[in-house]
Amino acid sequence: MTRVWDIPVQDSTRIRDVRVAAEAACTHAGLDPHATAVAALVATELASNLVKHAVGGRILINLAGPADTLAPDVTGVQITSLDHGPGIGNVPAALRDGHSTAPSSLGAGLGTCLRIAHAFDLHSRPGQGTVAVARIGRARVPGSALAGPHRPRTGVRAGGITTALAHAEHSGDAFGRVRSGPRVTLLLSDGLGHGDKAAEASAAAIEGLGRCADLPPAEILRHLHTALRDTRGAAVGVAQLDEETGRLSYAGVGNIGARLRTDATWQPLLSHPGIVGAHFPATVPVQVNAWRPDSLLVLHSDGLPGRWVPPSEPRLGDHDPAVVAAVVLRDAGSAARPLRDDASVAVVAPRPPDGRA
Ligand SMILES: [Mn+2]
Repeated sequence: MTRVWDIPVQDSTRIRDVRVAAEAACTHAGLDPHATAVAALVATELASNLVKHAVGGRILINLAGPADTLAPDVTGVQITSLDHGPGIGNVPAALRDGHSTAPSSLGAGLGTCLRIAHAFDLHSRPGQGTVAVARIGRARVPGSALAGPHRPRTGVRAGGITTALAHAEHSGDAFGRVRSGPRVTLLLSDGLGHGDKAAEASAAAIEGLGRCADLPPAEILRHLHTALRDTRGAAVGVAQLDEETGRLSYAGVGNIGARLRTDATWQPLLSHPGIVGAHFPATVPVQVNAWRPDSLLVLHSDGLPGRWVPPSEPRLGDHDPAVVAAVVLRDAGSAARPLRDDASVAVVAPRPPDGRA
């Protein structure tokens, strides 16, 4: 089930809570003491920055499991910092090691985060705020980005972010991504309602995906309908990119939002009414679109307001997909429009030509 730690950081008293949460997440992920110390340091730095520079924000910690065959590097914890602060004027300077962004720095500096986390990316725009994502996994091999048997270099990256209503431990939303030959499949599930029963339904969907990722999207949904029969059911969206044909297929049952950017234009991809595991439609329409080098795909649960505005920034897709997801989540909600449900956003983006992670 999707475990979430969501800590509002309005003043320095919450920095310790963030560190404690990061350590708890590492315990859940089975990380060793070294990785746990790295996560604690990164979490402390990001939380300190929220207090020092952003007049508050939020730290969100997610777990990623070994089932994630497309991005094995995220086995571990993902720490996300979101704020609506003034933003960082000079990001490259702020990311330089040893560069302190405030006179009396409590933290280690963003340059340290970049160096010690397995993956780190930051998006900041003056007046809009900053999003930073750090992932910390198992032992790091010097000179390589990550330890592990293999690290597939595919032409596409996927990632996301999950939150739980009212700071609950488990989110009823979950996403998963699986590679099967030339096909990369991203699934986003919103278990009916929220809380543990919803989380169980979504966990069953993620588990089920691992057994049928070689099938096309409508068949995956049909397979999941059987797999979710003993749960309360879920809304599920499935996007599948075939890297050989360059085609993206999408099918959804229930209220999953999907937007595809092609040639700087966003179009919605529609889901069909129904509940996977309970009421399956007689036919599931599949929408097929061309996938281009500047394409960007966003899937989200109905925790996001239906009329959120997709980002207009042309180069946003160069960022880590989890950063893109966090920007979408942050900008869809606000103090005036708080989110009313579990919320999740998952993103597929092409890998930039320079091959950064
Ligand atoms: Mn929902």
